[in-house]
Amino acid sequence: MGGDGNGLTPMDDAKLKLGKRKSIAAGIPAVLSSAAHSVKKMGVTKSIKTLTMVNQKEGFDCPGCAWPDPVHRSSFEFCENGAKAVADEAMSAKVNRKFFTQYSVNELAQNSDYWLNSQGRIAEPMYLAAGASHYQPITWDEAFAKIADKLNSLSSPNRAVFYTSGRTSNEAAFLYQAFVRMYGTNNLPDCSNMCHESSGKALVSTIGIGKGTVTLDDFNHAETILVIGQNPGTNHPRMLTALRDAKQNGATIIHINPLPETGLERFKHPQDYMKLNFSSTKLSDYHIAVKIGGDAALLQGLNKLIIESTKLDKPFIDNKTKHFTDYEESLKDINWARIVSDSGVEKSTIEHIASILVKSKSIISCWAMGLTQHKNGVAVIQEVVNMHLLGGHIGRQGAGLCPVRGHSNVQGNRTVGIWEAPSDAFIEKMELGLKSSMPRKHGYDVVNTIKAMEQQDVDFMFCLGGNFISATPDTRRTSNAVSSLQMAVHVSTKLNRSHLVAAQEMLILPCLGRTELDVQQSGEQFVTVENSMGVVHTSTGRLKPASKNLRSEPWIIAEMAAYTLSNTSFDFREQVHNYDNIRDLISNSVVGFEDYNARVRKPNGFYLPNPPKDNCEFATPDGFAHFSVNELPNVEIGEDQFVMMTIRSHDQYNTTIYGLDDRYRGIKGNRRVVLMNPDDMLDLGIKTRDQVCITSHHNGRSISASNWAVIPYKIPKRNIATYFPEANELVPLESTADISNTPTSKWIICTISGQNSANEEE
Ligand SMILES: Nc1nc2c(c(=O)[nH]1)N[C@H]1C(S)=C(S)[C@@H](COP(=O)(O)OP(=O)(O)OC[C@H]3O[C@@H](n4cnc5c(=O)[nH]c(N)nc54)[C@H](O)[C@@H]3O)O[C@H]1N2
Ligand SMILES: Nc1nc2c(c(=O)[nH]1)N[C@H]1C(S)=C(S)[C@@H](COP(=O)(O)OP(=O)(O)OC[C@H]3O[C@@H](n4cnc5c(=O)[nH]c(N)nc54)[C@H](O)[C@@H]3O)O[C@H]1N2
Ligand SMILES: [Mo]
Repeated sequence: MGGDGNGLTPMDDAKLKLGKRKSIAAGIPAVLSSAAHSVKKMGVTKSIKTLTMVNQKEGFDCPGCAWPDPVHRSSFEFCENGAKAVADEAMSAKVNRKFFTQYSVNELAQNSDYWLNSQGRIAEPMYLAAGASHYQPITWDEAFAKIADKLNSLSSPNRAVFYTSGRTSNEAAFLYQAFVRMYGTNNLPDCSNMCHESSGKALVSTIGIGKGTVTLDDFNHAETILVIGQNPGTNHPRMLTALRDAKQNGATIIHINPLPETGLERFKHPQDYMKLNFSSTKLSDYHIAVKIGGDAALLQGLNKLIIESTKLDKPFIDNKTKHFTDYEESLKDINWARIVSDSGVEKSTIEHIASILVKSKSIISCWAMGLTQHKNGVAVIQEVVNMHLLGGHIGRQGAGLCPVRGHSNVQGNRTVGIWEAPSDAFIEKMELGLKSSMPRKHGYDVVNTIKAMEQQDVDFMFCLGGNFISATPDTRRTSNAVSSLQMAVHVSTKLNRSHLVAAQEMLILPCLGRTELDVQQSGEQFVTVENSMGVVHTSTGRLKPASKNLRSEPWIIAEMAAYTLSNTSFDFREQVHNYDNIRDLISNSVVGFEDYNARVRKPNGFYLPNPPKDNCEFATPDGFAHFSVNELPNVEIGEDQFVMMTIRSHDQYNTTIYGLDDRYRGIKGNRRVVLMNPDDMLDLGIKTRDQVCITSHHNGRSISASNWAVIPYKIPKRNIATYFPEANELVPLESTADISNTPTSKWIICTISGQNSANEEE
């Protein structure tokens, strides 16, 4: 076997440096930091050329996040972390046959994620034969022949899985799901299963659509904006501009987060420096330091007080919703002592926030992984919906629900069919559009994929982007599971750990990135994406590709399909000659895309239909929005236990590590750290930088990992934080959210011990 199989992230050698936590986000340091990254990776001329093309009408969509662009764009509609994402993609292609001759897979696996990413773009298709120690070059034709042979040798199409990460364009995603379903399976797990799946499930069940209900303009009209379980200063920096504008229009911003994240304290827009405006804007008016997992209690407390205020939107409740009385009844005997102890928020604070909410004519609630990655992820988001239904804060200007998506096209991927559990209606329309029959049986999501691999029920995995090994939970178990596969294929831009945990045979297929020119038979192509607010628009790569051996994702999928499917008359290759062909197919096969090619060419694209937002209508089976009744989750932990959340630093994009500087939090040089309340450190007799072992506990199973340096931090007592993906080895595979099956990456029960007392796995 090629790789060492454990998939763990070795530590960086650099020394841990601790500085002061920053209180102002963005500003000059952000400009300098992004410029330094760009210049280091691309050189000066290419940096300027590249960065001025981000998010312009004729340019490419920023691969950083899914936050929308304003209609009237300024010339620099990107942010520090978007610039880093672009610079990272625009690196030269040095991961080529010479590189792979130099290093064996085992040697590569000894290096940190930061090192792997900094080696450059992957330059050509590579193959790792069974038992081989090194990847070797392979032609595109030979690679597709191997894939087709393998797929056609499986005893059932359901023994293959096809993962997707959310950077893929609508065109690639649509063609991919068409191929996968014509091949015969719905095994389409995607990053969304680990991300906003809980939001989708909560919103479909309550308002009839799994998406948010606001536009960017609503932020200018909101009276109160809640930002719950989200760190926009790092992960959606362009959102800070919307919050600043909202603030200047008089909005009150309430930040609910165990950590006082810097972006929400004060913000200086990088562009203001260019205008010599040096003042910063105070963003959040309130920071509510809820305990990890305490949001359900807090929200029920707030909703109880809102109901008691009797300032409800009665006409909305009567005409548009169902189950209000059940909900009211369920909060009747609310236990305030429990609300306060579970949430960690004083009753007087909850009362004060409730009084603001009651007075607000328009409320927007934004949230991200701090809500979704919990056992009660679906229920807690339903509680947010309950709050909006009480005041009628949906489908009116300045009000609505705003799940803030992660990957730049993760929402579009789902819209065009990347989904392991499609409805029959969705498949019926797809069958009509593509004139092919497709399976109805639901496939595996991410966690069930890993479990099926463990049961030897999967032989083949294809990954359209992403980093399956590092993004998924329970790294050691997942790596073992993947090692048992007959073949794993990765369509990638950069080297990552998934390439180094070897199945019997491995293929790396290098693809064009967002930023790069894509020329097909009919000429230059553009692709389309959907942002977090349901706007579909174009993205046109402009840079010369990093290597001439790169291919576009649609082309790769079409070739794989042409090689594999012998019994279909559907011509995949023809679709790729001109991506308009793919968009015509989408028009015929997916609701909301009528006249796609014409509408998407309009300067700002178009909005997909969204009944709650458009007309305050709810496409639930009975046509009403639904209040949901949920019991509070059990958040009790043992006397010696902690709750751990795994979070992103300021210098990474998911599993891609750009650098080792978590600038806003003042943590530099090393990522194997654990943030802890100073009082807890005192109780445990632990000093700053002491190395500890963390052991997670779930249903009688324990997983231990050592060498975490302790850092005192402003975090609630008995809560700790570590970085994703280093801490994924501690996230138990079985610990998932009810209904959405999302790994509980923000709720891991742990104990902490001094070094040396740790067993690897009990
Ligand atoms: N630069 C950059 N941008 C990114 C990404 C990136 O890695 N880097 N990733 C992209 C992706 S895919 C996604 S999904 C998004 C992720 O964006 P976020 O969801 O902002 O990312 P996380 O770092 O996971 O942070 C979650 C926040 O939730 C808080 N939190 C944790 N547990 C709880 C809780 O129980 N209650 C509350 N109220 N808060 C809690 C944490 O303190 C943290 O501030 O960002 C996207 N954008
Ligand atoms: N513990 C813990 N685990 C988590 C999370 C957490 O908060 N905590 N967050 C979860 C979330 S929200 C998400 S979305 C997932 C992310 O899971 P993934 O989407 O699987 O992971 P990424 O790190 O975004 O993928 C990075 C790789 O994508 C490839 N890539 C980049 N651009 C392109 C492109 O244009 N095309 C192709 N084909 N490949 C490209 C590169 O090779 C790069 O190495 O992780 C999840 N895992
Ligand atoms: Mo995500």
